[in-house]
Amino acid sequence: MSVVARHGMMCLRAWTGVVHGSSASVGPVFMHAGRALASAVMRRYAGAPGAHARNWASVSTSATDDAPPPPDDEGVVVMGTTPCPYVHRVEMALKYAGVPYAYREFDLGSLKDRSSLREMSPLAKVPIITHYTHGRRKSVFESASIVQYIDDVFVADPEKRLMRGSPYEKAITRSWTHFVNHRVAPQMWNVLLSQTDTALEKNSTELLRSLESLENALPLISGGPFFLGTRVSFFDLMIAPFLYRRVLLSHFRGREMFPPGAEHLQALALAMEELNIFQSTVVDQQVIIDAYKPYLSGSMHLKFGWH
Ligand SMILES: N[C@@H](CCC(=O)N[C@@H](CS)C(=O)NCC(=O)O)C(=O)O
Repeated sequence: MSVVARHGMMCLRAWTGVVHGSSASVGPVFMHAGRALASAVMRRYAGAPGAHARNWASVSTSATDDAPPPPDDEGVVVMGTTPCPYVHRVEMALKYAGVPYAYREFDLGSLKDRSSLREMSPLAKVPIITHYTHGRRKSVFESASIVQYIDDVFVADPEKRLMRGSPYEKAITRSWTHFVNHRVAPQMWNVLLSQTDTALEKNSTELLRSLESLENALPLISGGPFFLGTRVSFFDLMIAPFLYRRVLLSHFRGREMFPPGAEHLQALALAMEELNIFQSTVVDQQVIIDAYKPYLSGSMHLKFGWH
């Protein structure tokens, strides 16, 4: 069943109130998302060849938009925005774990949407997931923490977990994740927001240096193409959405993301882009370009990463 047809009988919800470990008897506060959401969801897929609808099956369906779910409702809902690389991380993790989920598009320019995000996360940023289980609902924010949660809860076999390997491999996975979150991602954003040629030069150089560090480290960690070798793991999900968004640098700033000769980074990007978990969650590059236009023209403001 298509998203469009299915939506007609679905009850898509934005929950207000983070009730960690609450019992179902507390009773959820319910706010229905309405038709605007249906079109947002459809828009999300409109320009995304290769992308397919998320599996909505585990989220409760209802004949009306107003009915709260039964207390024993099981499922995962992702709150996101279409172009967000952090949301992309989370959706890939859910696909990897084989977890069906519903998706709710948030409008970061809407005060109403902002305030419902704030009730689930003090940062009021996407992604957030809400996991409904055994009559309880648990909201988790911060993409790396969410991916870790999905891995811990839904991937039973330790050998298949995204976060796997020796203590050393796990430690460097966390170190390089920190590096992407605190260096690569903000530096990429700085390049995009550069207002002068001097700033563009400085910001591009900083980004290139960071990516060179990563490029040099990769062959010391494994033989590739993924971070830990021939199988995708946690760090690959952390970096791939940013490598894919390299189109923003070339389109808006005429810059290349990959340092010259960065064959390991390119191999990692390519290997990720060939995976089903990537292809089934990716948004078309033109959609991403269009979505970022208002932010880069200054008509909208976006807090990105750790700002
Ligand atoms: N550290 C966060 C970063 C998430 C983030 O920056 N999300 C952006 C959208 S891509 C956001 O929600 N910004 C809210 C705002 O503009 O205030 C994570 O890893 O989840």
